[in-house]
Amino acid sequence: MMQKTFIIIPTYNEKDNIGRLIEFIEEKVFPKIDKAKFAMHILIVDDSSPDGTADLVKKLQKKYKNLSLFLNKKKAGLGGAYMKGMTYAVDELDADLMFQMDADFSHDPLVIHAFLDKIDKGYDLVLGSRYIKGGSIPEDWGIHRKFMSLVGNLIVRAVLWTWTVNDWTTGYRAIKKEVFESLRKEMDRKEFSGYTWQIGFLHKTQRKGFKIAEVPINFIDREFGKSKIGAEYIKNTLLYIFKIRIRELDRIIKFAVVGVIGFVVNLTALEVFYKAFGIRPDNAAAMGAELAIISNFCLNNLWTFKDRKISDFRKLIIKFLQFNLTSLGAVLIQKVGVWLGLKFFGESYYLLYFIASVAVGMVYNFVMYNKVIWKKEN
Ligand SMILES: Nc1nc2c(ncn2[C@@H]2O[C@H](COP(=O)(O)OP(=O)(O)OP(=O)(O)O)[C@@H](O)[C@H]2O)c(=O)[nH]1
Ligand SMILES: [Mg+2]
Repeated sequence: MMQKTFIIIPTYNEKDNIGRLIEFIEEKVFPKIDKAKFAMHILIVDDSSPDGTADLVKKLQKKYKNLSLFLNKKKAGLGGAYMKGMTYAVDELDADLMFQMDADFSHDPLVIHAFLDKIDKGYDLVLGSRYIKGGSIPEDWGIHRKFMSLVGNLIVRAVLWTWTVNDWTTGYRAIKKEVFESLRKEMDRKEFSGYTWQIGFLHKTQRKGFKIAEVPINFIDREFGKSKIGAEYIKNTLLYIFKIRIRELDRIIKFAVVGVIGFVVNLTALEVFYKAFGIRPDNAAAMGAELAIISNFCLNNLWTFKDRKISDFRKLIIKFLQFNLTSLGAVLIQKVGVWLGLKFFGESYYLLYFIASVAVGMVYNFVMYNKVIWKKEN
């Protein structure tokens, strides 16, 4: 099936680049692309650049019928421009596939065919990567800038803890319409209006399970015009990646809090039943444990997993019984762990075996809650 494809290029004061870039793509790149597979177009998204970038594009529109221009009245930022441009391309121009490309010749248009090959193979998002074999950052970048670029990428990957994608900040990409449509609502926010668009978009694409590929690119430094990237970029990026990471860790934090509450409930109940009611300690302990289980079940249901809350009465009973079994499993893990420690390493480190087996029990619990008790329905 033929895919209507738009190379989307945001511009802000790119008069010295955009004309040559459009001509290069139209004359040197498009003619070599298989017309049966891809119908190629260019869409310029200009924020009413004071240097008259849009006038130049309008002039070229007379020569190239597949050249479109989306004019923003106000400066929208890089992400804002892409949001507007992609919305326009999909809703008004019937785009099936979109490219993100800089106007300053940093992204070699001759690589477009490599992106299309990957799309042909069924990938949903293709990244032009500087950090894979065959890719590169400019030789003449100073050591400081090289370091920032490399380490910056490494920090993003470490904080998000993802190692499948190598270039997180690249602005040279091919994106299937389906990807954009599934993200457009979440991406239409002020926080993505700048350069955080790139990381945000990629992160969401990855989390939704779309197929991502990388092709090597040699990033070329701009010769003409001024760079728009500022120092606030680093700050915004760091803020963003830590924020989403904490949001993702949210469930683990709640799980831990509920666990601590359960522990306190268990201990308090034991004391009260034993000291105030004179119940035998082993029975008091069992009753305390059951109270902790009830507390854990309710708090996890109402708070930790509130997005998957069980409310149907019959289901609640079944899940509660399952939860008791699961908890029994954790107790068993603890007992066996300590027993193994004592058997093989002697008594002097008993506290260590206890802590280690509690930790294993917690991981087990968290997995069981996620995969069994509060299993995602779909
Ligand atoms: N429409 C629009 N385009 C923008 C805006 N900010 C940046 N751009 C465009 O986005 C692309 C990338 O911007 P650059 O300034 O080259 O940023 P960069 O490539 O990260 O930085 P350099 O390596 O210094 O060039 C260029 O085509 C810019 O014209 C904006 O606010 N609105
Ligand atoms: Mg640039």
